[in-house]
Amino acid sequence: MSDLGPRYPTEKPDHPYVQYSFGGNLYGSYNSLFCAGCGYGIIGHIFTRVFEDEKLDHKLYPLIIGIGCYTQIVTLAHHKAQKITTLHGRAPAVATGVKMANPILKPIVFTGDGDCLGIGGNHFIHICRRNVDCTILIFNNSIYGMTGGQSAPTTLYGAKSTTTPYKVFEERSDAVKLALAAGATYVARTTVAHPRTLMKYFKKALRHKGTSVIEVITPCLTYFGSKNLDNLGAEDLDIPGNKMDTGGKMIDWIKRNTIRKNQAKFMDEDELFNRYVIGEFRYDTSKPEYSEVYSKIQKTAMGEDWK
Ligand SMILES: Cc1ncc(C[n+]2csc(CCOP(=O)(O)OP(=O)(O)O)c2C)c(N)n1
Ligand code: SF4
Repeated sequence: MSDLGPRYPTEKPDHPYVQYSFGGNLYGSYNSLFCAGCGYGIIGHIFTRVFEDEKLDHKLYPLIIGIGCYTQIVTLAHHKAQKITTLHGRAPAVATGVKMANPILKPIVFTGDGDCLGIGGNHFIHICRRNVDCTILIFNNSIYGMTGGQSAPTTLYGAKSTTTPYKVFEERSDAVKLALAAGATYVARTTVAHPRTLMKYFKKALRHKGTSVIEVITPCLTYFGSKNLDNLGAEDLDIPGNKMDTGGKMIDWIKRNTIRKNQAKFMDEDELFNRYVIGEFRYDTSKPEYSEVYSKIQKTAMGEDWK
């Protein structure tokens, strides 16, 4: 810490929703390390608030965090949260290990679109396939934020990034379709511009027994917004565009660029191009959970009859 002393008071704030963490306390600061206008502050707040509102025991919900800008959530998510930061893309593998070592725990995975669908794509597929009891929140800001704004598997068609200065010409990965195909049992998508829906889905995911995947669309104004116009994907229709270089402009764009699932079913592929369809896509309580089946296999191996 610099000899200027702490910029903010270090005592625990009275209000339970105020973000405060052991890491934040260590640095003598409650301010987040994110760019002003980044959506990750909203997510950290929602996490803290859901745990306060639901009076959940943090010891039962270890937070397993991948690598990206969002990893800095360790400095502001609830001070009691048990946090483990992992290697890039490996959070699902660590969460599987935690669950198998102590099945009463329910890991919560924080992962980015680059972390989960790029380097960690393989781990993501297999945790969904196994239906390991955990909640995975994928933060999709359409870019690799932490490393300087390279295009990610999720970057929208036509978007500019530091590695695609002209435009992205690849098809993007769809986290929801991938989770559904891989076998996750609760799958939803929402955005930080819909915080109440995000809280609702998060609470439902925490109650669900099996792999829950919630994709959360969130703004990176520094690398995605400032390089792109809000008519992204519709330039050819002569719709004028504005640069999305503030959090407010990006939140507006996210709201306009999302379509509810019920509306989407009346729209064709062209109308849905480059848009985010939001809603719940699967809620299946019938599929057996991995650690429960495994404990039965263990009993069989020990010669016990569990049927
Ligand atoms: C094995 C390994 N490869 C590459 C990196 C560099 N790296 C760190 S974060 C990151 C991308 C993160 O993108 P995303 O998950 O979308 O999170 P964001 O920064 O956008 O929040 C990369 C490539 C790394 N840390 N480890
Ligand atoms: S670079 Fe983007 S994702 Fe990272 S903190 Fe800044 S706005 Fe957020």
